[in-house]
Amino acid sequence: MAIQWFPGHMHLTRKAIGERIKDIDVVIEMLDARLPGSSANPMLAELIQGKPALKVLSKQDLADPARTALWLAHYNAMPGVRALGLDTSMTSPAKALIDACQQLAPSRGGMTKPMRVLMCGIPNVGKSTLINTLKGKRAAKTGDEAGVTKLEQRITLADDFYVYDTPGVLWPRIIVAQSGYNLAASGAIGVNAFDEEEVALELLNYLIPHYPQALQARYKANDVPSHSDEQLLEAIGRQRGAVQSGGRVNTAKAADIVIHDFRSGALGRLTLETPQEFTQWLAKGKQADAERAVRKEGTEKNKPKKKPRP
Ligand SMILES: Nc1nc2c(ncn2[C@@H]2O[C@H](COP(=O)(O)OP(=O)(O)OP(=O)(O)O)[C@@H](O)[C@H]2O)c(=O)[nH]1
Ligand SMILES: [Mg+2]
Repeated sequence: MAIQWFPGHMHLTRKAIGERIKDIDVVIEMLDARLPGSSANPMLAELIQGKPALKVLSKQDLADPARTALWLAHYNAMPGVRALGLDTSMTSPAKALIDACQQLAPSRGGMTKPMRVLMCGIPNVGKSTLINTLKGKRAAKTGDEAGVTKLEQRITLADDFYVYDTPGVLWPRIIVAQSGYNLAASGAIGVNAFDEEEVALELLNYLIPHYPQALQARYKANDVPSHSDEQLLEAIGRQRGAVQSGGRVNTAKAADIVIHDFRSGALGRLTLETPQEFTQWLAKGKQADAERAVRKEGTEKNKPKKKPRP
């Protein structure tokens, strides 16, 4: 089933970003380097109204470096788009980020015209962590779950440089099914809004052909490519002792292990999509969405007209 998550505080954040944007000089959109396409918020483009924008790929330490290079080249080839890769625990790239903001809004700086930066992105991508790294101390609350920041917060990096931390937002309808799974695997979706087993199977389904060695090394499974996702989940459960009385594999526990290993980097540095793959998924998603809209219109038209009341 398609994954959707747009709780109330996200409605409020959408509104808050819409109101704040007029006083902003540069928008930083944080993307997860393991799923750059799926973590880009289509709602944001509308909200930022052509403000200078910088894409930052976070969690690079967990992503496949060759694919991160592909994504950065893909974005930087787009007219008017700038993208930087960052591992938010490093301090030197913080300087690269401040320099990039100054290049994007060269007229800003100094006490009378401070630089005002809005940090946006999906939940749990590392927005608050990056702000803390820039600040050099813990100014914003962080945590390993979606929805830690609940309200916008202004952090002063220097007398003439402010950053607004915002709560993570998704969008009202995720039209690319694979994006829903990748977002859930990454930790951007609230735990009660998806089925762990379904997400783990989709994750294995992608990793089996693309990263078989990583699976083999972690789970000591032989001939990974000959396994279906379900067979591999079963094998992982056995290997890790997730077995119920009677000898049946506890697939819920095995799913939890797989998701945890992906999130923590125990499976190695993995990226779940390339620019080319994501472009294809998006085209399919848009087509399915257009067909859905036509079907919906048809049902509306064919609805029996209400009889006028006597
Ligand atoms: N490995 C790794 N983990 C990171 C990185 N940046 C952030 N994290 C971890 O990701 C989790 C989420 O970080 P936050 O900074 O709270 O994320 P956020 O985007 O502010 O999340 P919300 O406030 O929920 O929208 C924390 O456990 C961080 O330690 C990174 O570059 N690499
Ligand atoms: Mg936060």
